[in-house]
Amino acid sequence: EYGIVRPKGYTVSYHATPEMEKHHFGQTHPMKPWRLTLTKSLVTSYGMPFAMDNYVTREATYEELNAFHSNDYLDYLSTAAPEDQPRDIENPDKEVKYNLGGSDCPLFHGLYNYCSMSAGCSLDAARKITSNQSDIAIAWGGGLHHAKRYEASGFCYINDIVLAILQLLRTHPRVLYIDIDVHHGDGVEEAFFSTDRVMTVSFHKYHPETFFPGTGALEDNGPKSEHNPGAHHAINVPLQDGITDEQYETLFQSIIGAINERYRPSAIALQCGADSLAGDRLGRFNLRVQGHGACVRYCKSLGIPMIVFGGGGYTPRNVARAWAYETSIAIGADTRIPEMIPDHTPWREHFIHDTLFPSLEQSMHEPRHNRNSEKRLREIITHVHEQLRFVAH
Ligand code: V1S
Ligand code: CA
Ligand code: ZN
Repeated sequence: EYGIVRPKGYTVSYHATPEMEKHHFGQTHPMKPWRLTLTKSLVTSYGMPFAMDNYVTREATYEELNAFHSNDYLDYLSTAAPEDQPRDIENPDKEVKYNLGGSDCPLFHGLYNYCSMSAGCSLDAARKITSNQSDIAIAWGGGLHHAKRYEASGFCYINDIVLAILQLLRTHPRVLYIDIDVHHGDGVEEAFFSTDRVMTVSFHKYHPETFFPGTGALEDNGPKSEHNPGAHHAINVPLQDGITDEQYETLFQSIIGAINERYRPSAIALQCGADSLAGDRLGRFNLRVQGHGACVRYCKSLGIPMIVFGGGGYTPRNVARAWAYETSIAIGADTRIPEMIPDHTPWREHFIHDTLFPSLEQSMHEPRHNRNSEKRLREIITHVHEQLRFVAH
């Protein structure tokens, strides 16, 4: 189909399970695991599975989750029933302690299975990288960057990214974590705050009073003590509403290019949250599918083994477009797939416009005002370059 062939001497693996997609956070909740089904349907209708190794992922075990998460948190997560919702005035401590059962992180039927499948997906991807069996491993079911050691946060219960990076660290001396979700990758940053073996970089909307989670200022670059190896190894790129493809690409390539030269990572973990796309239900940026995908293409061009994770993304048709396009970039078929969504795509009617690359006007009735000045973006680049001078190379 569409002349899609297996790239020569290059292996891409795709890790997913239809079981994960059956879970529901609740009617009004923005997170729709079903977007993974829509993604897989596009990937398949374009014929991409022929060019990849396709794996059905297993659930991560308790011991595997325990590599990052605390026992008490896991024990509660694995036993909490949907009925244990917050309203429990008798027992307010539990909710506060684990942040479970509120509107952001509801307790729903099959929650623990959902979490262990997401983690299993990312761990399988990581093992394909450490065993040199894949050059790029795709885990769209992962990318849940807000989860903490003993706390759920922002729709994330288990931090599959931290688990996958811990796996990479068994064979890789230095891992670069890049996060293009519209939200700050706080959980991953915090987990590797005190080590120089992981550098974390998050691009996000930053407006502490009004936008979740409120962390990730330009000046937050890791521990303040110079004696702490993690100092200068957290990079934050705070942005405002309406950033465009052109601005984002310039920023991304300048920052990631400089980091790559200075830090020389041996593996990359790229979180591709699709809520940074124009028209996202929660996001605020003006990125098109092409601009989002350009980040994946640039990382691939560095020639370093890479895991790509999913993450946020709350307008399912656009999430599916972006992740299908990025899958095509991974296998090097992005210049060969037609722009028109194939007629035989299951759930074809969900793609209101028949193109893989809707225009800004098609994504939003009124494109968002761009509040990012060129001057501020230059300041950000300068600050990051200054931080990098402190990084050993
Ligand atoms: N923005 C936003 C937003 N919307 C919701 C929400 C809306 C409807 C519901 F039924 C349930 C929740 N919650 C939020 C944010 C959390 C965003 C998480 C993003 C996750 C990710 O994309 O980065 C990775 C998967 N929460 C808040 O803003 C917190 C509140 C402060 C306000 C909203 N209420 C519902 C909870 C408290
Ligand atoms: Ca981010
Ligand atoms: Zn997000």
